[in-house]
Amino acid sequence: MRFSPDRIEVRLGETIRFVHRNVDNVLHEMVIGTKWALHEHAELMTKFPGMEHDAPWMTHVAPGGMSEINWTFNRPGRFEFACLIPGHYQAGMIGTIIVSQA
Ligand SMILES: [Cu+2]
Repeated sequence: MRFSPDRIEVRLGETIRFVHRNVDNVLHEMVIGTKWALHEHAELMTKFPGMEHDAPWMTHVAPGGMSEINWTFNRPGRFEFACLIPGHYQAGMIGTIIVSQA
């Protein structure tokens, strides 16, 4: 239940290609957002475990599989990425993204 790395620093305007490799035997996901938005969404997923979600700022990674997100950081500040599958977020499957001014 860990991201590696779990802290990423980027510059404003940079586009990052996140390539994920899931070396675990359960499904994981990576969702990029503000701390608040991720927290809210994690609560929602705990209430509705069967809910499916998909958006450009998230990707699912099958057990033993790979996946990727391309994301352009157009706001400076501190953001997070997390796996919002019930139990995973709560177990600390969270990372930090620092977007600094170019
Ligand atoms: Cu997970």
